[in-house]
Amino acid sequence: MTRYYLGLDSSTQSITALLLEQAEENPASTRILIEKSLNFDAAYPEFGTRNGVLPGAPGEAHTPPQLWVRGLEGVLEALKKEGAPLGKVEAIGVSGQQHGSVYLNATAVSKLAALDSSKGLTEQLEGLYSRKTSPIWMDASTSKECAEITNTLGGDSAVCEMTGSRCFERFTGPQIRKFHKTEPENYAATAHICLVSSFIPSLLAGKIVGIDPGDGAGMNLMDVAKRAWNPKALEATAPNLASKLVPIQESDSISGKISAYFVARFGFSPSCVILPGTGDNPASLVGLGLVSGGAIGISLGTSDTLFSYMSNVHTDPDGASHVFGSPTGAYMAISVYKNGSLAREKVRNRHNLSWEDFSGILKRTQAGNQNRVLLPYFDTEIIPRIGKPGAQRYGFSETDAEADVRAVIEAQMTSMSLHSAWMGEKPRRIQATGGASNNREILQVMADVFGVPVLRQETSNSAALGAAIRAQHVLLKENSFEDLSRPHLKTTFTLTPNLEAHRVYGEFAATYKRHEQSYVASLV
Ligand code: ADP
Ligand code: XUL
Repeated sequence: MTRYYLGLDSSTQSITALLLEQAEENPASTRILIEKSLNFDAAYPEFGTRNGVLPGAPGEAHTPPQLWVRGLEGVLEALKKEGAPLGKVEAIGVSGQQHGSVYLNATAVSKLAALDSSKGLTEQLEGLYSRKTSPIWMDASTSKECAEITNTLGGDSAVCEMTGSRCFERFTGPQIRKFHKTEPENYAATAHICLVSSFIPSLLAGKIVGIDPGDGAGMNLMDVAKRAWNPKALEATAPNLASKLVPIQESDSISGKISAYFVARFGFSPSCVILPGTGDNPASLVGLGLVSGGAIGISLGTSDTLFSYMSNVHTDPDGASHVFGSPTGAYMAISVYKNGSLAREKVRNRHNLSWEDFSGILKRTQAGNQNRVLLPYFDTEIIPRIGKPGAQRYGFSETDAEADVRAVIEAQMTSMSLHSAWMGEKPRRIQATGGASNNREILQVMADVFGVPVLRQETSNSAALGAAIRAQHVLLKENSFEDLSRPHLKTTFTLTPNLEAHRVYGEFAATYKRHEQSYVASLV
């Protein structure tokens, strides 16, 4: 009998479903059978989002949680229409954009358990929420709350020690504090606070599902070493928080069976199991097979992230990066940039270019861009912490398309290289993923800046793949994550570094660092 496992990734701009097919008792034979993505803005314009986010006050980034519900419904409808063997799926794993939170009122438990399969999912869940919109990872509006929590807990290092990161605006704890301060009545009416990655499994299981330590680490609320809520952090954040937070559940466990609603409506088997969800970055770590040292992953999605498996847990001395749990039970180090794909799109659109034109410019221009530098803060930035948008150009004008295109990519790669040095040894290779990893010329600059080969595997949806591999692993525990990710590591292409370009980037990095440091200093 052929076996099937489903991975779902609910990310910033889209939801992706990825179905794995395995010939019986032979995990090495596993292959991706179907990959299906729905872009939120294009598929559901009635929600009024742009790039998956509602227009709002400067610094604020919220999404209606019902859009994620509609997306889940839509992608399952699309799979069913394609004739995907949903009735044979044995387990479903979920990955979600990190930090985003969903606030449910006291009707949630009974509503989720009693869905009517003659009706759509979205229409039945209208009255489920105690907070109308969900703050997501792009929100930078909680500096005040970060300072308040940090003060109560005794400073940046104390918070970092307790939760794996100092307080960050997008992390869920500061977001919860802001909600409690600005909407005390709605906060009081909140019965359950979920993450995006625990909300989707809750819908599927028809009950509230716990938060896994991978995504829990992005909240400033969890003790990363103990993998348990930290009572002091909870107390410093908002009143009665312990009673509202869903429990932490080990990643490699089963939360329950799929609910009768999905069985009746989409033809799933009642024996299909649901796992606790995890963050898109921890899921990508598994999808890329980064379950031991040697390689790092770089995801060029809406956010750009650089992450690696961590054997020896230590934190970033600059406090800019994070330690998250890995779904394998180990830890991961991660640096996150807000000015990723949307910054590249800003430059591309400003000069009316297609991605092909953009790549053409990277191909014909010189490494180092004649020392012309862009600090790409089109939006606020996480690394380094930049509170006000404002891209800075040195040595060229914004009308110079060729300089601008090269500058944005060189800035992104150089910044990642500089700010990830704390993680330890230089990697032997980089595995690239995310939407922009389809662009070979961008990956060539990555290879040249880091001076190591860059591999692109068969899918750019490594988070959805990681979610599906987790689903497979929970039923086949005798197989290691390493074994289960191996069949997917065959690469589509490898880019080798050009040594002369790498030498040039060594000098360029010094210039870049100087501009970055003096700009950051000018803001204080
Ligand atoms: P997320 O999962 O965060 O929603 P994706 O990983 O799907 O995002 O990446 C989406 C982004 O990929 C788009 O915003 C787009 O800018 C980028 N992208 C897609 N194709 C290319 C390409 N050929 N070159 C550069 N960027 C691309
Ligand atoms: C991770 C982060 C982003 C989101 C995007 O800390 O903020 O990478 O997970 O999906």
